[in-house]
Amino acid sequence: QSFFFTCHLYVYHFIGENKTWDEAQKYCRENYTDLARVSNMTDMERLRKSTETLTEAWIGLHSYPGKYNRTWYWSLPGQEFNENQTRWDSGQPDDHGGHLENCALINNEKWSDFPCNDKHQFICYNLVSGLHQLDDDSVKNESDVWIGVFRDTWRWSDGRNLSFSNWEYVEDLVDGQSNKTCATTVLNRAGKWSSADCNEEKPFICYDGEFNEDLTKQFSSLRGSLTHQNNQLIH
Ligand SMILES: [Ca+2]
Repeated sequence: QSFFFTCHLYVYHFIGENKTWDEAQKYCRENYTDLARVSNMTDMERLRKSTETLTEAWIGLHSYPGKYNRTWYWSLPGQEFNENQTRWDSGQPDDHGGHLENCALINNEKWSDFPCNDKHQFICYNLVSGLHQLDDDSVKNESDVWIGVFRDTWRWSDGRNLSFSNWEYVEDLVDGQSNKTCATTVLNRAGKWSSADCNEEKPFICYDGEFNEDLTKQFSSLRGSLTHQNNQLIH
């Protein structure tokens, strides 16, 4: 199964010219494939190794703030969120009182969207992610605790949803609250992602080649099943 890790069909290119995010995207599309996209930690490592420079560089992540642009995710990387397997309480999610509610609480097995800044108890396992974890007996009877479900408005340059995220601060996920709608990788902080004003001029990273979605999906489901096995072992 090691071919998952050796079959790289794309290459990252660090461009040391300062450009706005839009200019950087245009440059990458003209000279390579697009602004850099990553789908797992292996990609992140390769992206970091594309340069010795320890700077902040644009990657191909853009946020389109707005109530209707949000997508729900599990916080555990590689855990695919399936809209058909949600367990919202009746009337939820509702953005109660017109406030954006982008995180989720569980209460007697039913979910409610809640403001991410609210303080509640929580269940660790990277925050409980995926139905098989929620169905664990130790979780079932909890009330008003955070689970690993959230929604945001970040998309890759080609419009795809994120299957993996590497934010340095959770605040970067809170949408509609700032004009920082483009993302950088901060190379002197382990490549963690940060948000910035798209009009700032920064170096950037392009990728060239084919991003094989099927391989990425297989990798995600493999990860999911390994995670599941680990979960069983822990209990
Ligand atoms: Ca709600």
